Amino acid sequence: MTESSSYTPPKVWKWENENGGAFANINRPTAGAQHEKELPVGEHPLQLYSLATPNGVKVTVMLEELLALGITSAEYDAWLIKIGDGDQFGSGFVAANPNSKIPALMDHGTEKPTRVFESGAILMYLAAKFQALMPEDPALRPECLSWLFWQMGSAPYLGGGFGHFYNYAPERFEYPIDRFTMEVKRQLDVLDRHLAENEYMTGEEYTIADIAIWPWYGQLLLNRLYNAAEFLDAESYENVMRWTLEIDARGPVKRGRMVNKVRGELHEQLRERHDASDFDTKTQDKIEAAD
Ligand SMILES: N[C@@H](CCC(=O)N[C@@H](CS)C(=O)NCC(=O)O)C(=O)O
Repeated sequence: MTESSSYTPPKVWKWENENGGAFANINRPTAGAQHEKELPVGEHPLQLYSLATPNGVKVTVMLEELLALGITSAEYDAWLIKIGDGDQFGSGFVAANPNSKIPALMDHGTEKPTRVFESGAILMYLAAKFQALMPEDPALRPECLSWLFWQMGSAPYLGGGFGHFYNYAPERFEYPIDRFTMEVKRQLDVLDRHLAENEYMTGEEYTIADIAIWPWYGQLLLNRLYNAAEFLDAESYENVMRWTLEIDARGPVKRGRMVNKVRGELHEQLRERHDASDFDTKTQDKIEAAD
């Protein structure tokens, strides 16, 4: 610690004031339900409770990819969880995910309903259940899972580290921005070197590794996260950009990005999804025009 540090931590930290910055109103140092609220349950076995953040988009892209493969039993209801309003602290949501974070999946197609939380676990669960988008070949599956877990371990430095201090903190502090920019650029270089020699993360096959990584690192380069593409010199990661644009053009990716979306163009927001036809009839522009 340098002499210039202006903060001396107390002996024991206490939560006294909101610490400022975005999300201060929902951050708490404790877990558990804060209010009673059951989750709605629709007609399909798969019930998703989510929001179109990168972690949420992983799962809606996965479900839309499964449906595009003709796996009709992957039909799902997607319910909106407004994390800014504290929906993740309702008793029903906490029963589905004790960690109070989207996305959470309930599978009512099993003998007893199965809860799955953590986006990586949800991708693996769906891939195993429907035997798709995760290689069977024992020579390839470890590569797929290694990249899936790489994403789960790396993205908090991108979101909670870089994104928080570059975009959400009450002030722009040089030290944390430098620290996390260094790490995010290192991660982008990891991806760039790998994608120079591989079409997709697991080689020739598009898998749950791509579905996990693209919503964070692909959308970062497309300037959809933190308005940071120029700052990070996105164009210089040519191989990541090639892979990013290819995945961005996929129909299931376009649909998955729309589900549980509450920001941006109204015709791209399908706040709740209960049927494939909802993409044509229930986007927010149509709902508001009908009101
Ligand atoms: N590791 C978790 C992270 C999930 C996560 O951080 N979700 C955020 C939105 S992207 C959330 O629900 N935040 C609400 C909160 O922290 O109260 C996963 O991949 O599912």
